Amino acid sequence: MRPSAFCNAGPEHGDAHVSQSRARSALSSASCAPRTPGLAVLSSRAGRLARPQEARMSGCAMRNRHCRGAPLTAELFPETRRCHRIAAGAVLLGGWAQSQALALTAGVDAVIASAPWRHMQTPGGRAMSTANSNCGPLGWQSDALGYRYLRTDPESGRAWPAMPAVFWSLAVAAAEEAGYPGFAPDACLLNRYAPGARLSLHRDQDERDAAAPIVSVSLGLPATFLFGGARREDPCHRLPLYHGDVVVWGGPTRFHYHGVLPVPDGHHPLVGRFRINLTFRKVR
Ligand code: MD3
Ligand code: FE
Repeated sequence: MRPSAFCNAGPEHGDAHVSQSRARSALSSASCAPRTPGLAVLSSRAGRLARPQEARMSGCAMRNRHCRGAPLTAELFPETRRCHRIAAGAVLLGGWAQSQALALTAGVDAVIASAPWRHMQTPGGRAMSTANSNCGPLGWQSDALGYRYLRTDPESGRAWPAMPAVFWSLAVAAAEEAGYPGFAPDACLLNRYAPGARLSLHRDQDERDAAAPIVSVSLGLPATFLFGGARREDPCHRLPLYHGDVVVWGGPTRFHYHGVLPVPDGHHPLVGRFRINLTFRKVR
């Protein structure tokens, strides 16, 4: 809540007007150089690792060494960003969802037809700058009563729409790729960021299953993701996230502080003037 606590981001990012405690945390190992926005990762699944273990151990550890030695590597060779250990237990799968982006946005449209975008209230009574919806058996809700997961959409009184098959299969495959086989998400929260929208530093701690990771899929406009440590005052790392990027957050970083800086204005050919983020969670 305290503006000064917003991740040492400086006064321009100091307005923490959307303070939430969704649930858990991220870590502080050095992040590698970001991909140059102009260079797209083509054939995002071509680099699929043979065994999940490799994503957790050798593959990403190797790339981290790579990046430490030569910060420009990821810019010159964006494919090195494909699998990237960004913190203990957290793996960036750069561009991994790109080949399915059209199907994913169609899935978003189908969900939104049943459960339209809405700006939820924080427990403190302010409207969130992101618009939200949910699909799957459980949906995240914030209002004057606090944060919780509900089986029905309070706007309609009906169950949340089913998770589109492409959502489920992508989330499960990404988790496995990152070293978390058997992920069975029962909630998918949709976040929509118009330019200027942000998510201030928070933890996701409303999910009961602490062993399960959170899988995050970014679509549309790029944004800068912040991930800190177990304490709000721990220093934050910045990670640019682009259309098609998937991040799997698990292990010791699962309950760390994180947030999203205000999304810069822009236009994306598929998503328009928005960033859409899908987060898959195992709540029960
Ligand atoms: C790091 N959403 O919905 S998802 C959220 O981009 C949320 O919309 C952000 O944080 C977004 O709660 C980031 C990635 C994410 C999710 C959970 C985490 C990162 C995390 C838990 C621990 C550390
Ligand atoms: Fe979160």
